[in-house]
Amino acid sequence: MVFMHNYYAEHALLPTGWASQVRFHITGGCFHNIQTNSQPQASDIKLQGPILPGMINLHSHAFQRAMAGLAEVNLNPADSFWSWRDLMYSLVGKLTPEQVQTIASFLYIEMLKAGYTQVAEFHYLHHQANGQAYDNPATMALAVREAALDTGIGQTLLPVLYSHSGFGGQTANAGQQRFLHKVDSYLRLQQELNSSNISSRINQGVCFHSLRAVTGEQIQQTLAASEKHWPVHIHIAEQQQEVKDCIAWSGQRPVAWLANEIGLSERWCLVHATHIDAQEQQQIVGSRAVVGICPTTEANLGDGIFPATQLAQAGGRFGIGSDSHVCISPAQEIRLLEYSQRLQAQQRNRLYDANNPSVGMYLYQKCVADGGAACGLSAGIAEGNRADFISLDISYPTLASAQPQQWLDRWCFGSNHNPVNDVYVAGNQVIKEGQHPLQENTYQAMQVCLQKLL
Ligand code: NGQ
Ligand code: ZN
Repeated sequence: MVFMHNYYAEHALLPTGWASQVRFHITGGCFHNIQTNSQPQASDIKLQGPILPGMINLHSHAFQRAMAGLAEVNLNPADSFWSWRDLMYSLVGKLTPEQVQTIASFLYIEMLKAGYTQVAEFHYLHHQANGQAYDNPATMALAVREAALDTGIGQTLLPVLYSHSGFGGQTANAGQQRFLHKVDSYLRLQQELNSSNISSRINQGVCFHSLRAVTGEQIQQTLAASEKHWPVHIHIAEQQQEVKDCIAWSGQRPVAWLANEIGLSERWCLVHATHIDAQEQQQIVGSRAVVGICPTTEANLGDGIFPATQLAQAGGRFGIGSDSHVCISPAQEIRLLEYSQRLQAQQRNRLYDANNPSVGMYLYQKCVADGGAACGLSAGIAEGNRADFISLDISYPTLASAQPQQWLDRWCFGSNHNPVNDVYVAGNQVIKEGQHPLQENTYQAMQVCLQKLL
């Protein structure tokens, strides 16, 4: 017999907005029979505080958490994305699978505590330091998957195809040796990971590092041989230099090249897509591809400002990612996303729609729904969706005094206080009153790991 839990929350953020007196049960890790304006019953599990869907983090390179905050020293008047990448490569040269697992576990606990319940792990650190595959070529990918299994976060594992250093199949450089696959070894890795996955919290996708790192032929071959329902992720048009190089190589801008030569669809997640023109925007909107905006990393790396206001007004889809992990907070990503638009337009309240004039509410709901799609999930508190949700401690004075419609703006724009209290993934409680059961051990292991690494 299946034991059925009934839950009750005074307030829940449904896809249609805040609802009161919400009851539901969770079976098979999913929401069922969601009722609003209903009376709690004595046997119900009463959730403390309002509940919201967990946020989706659609772009992560877990290992980069180890260097967050250590690349903020000027070494060169021309410091740039590319000089940051050299520092990042020097970290790449040192990492062991055990260290990667420790860093990822630490990171995923931080994510859960911040309110993320799903992470798309864009995983390209595949091989030993000398570029040789491990005896089991999936060793590194299994390390990041173990971290998700141990900590309880949902994960879309995206093993990355990375073969070249620049457009047109240029030979990879010394710093990239740990990343390299050809299509056939990449497909074997994909299959190995897929056939060994036994968790409903883990799914998989196809991933190309960038148009610099793969050729069009490789993209076609890989897509033809991969599962047709999996999401497809790629870094694209993040830096002006990349746009220039793409035009020099092909005569087209990166997003235009991808749309025209390969074809976009709702399976695609275009990570960054910072530098697009009006025609590329139309191609993104028309295809229903999701743009993966990483506001704090894009600011940190000096990428530029993504035209989110225009994309939103045209009906485009987007979500947020924490990418290099200089910040692990959905509220702060949402805040910077909106503020970048205000700074550029010299206006206020840029990202909203007719249903959601509240910017915090609009962005939270959109990044759950569209970010979920980019992870191959139907996300949100709705019938049949995986039961991923968070509760907020609203005893903080600014929240305690607010109306439900104001909670998200108070959280995202009104303080740096983290109100995330309890977190559930697939119906399992993973954070209790702000704490994770593996936190103490994992934080200790992280400290030892960093002392050794740095
Ligand atoms: C990455 N990160 O793969 O980690 C990239 C930098 C590259 C971001 N783009 C390396 N944020 O694009 O070549
Ligand atoms: Zn990235």
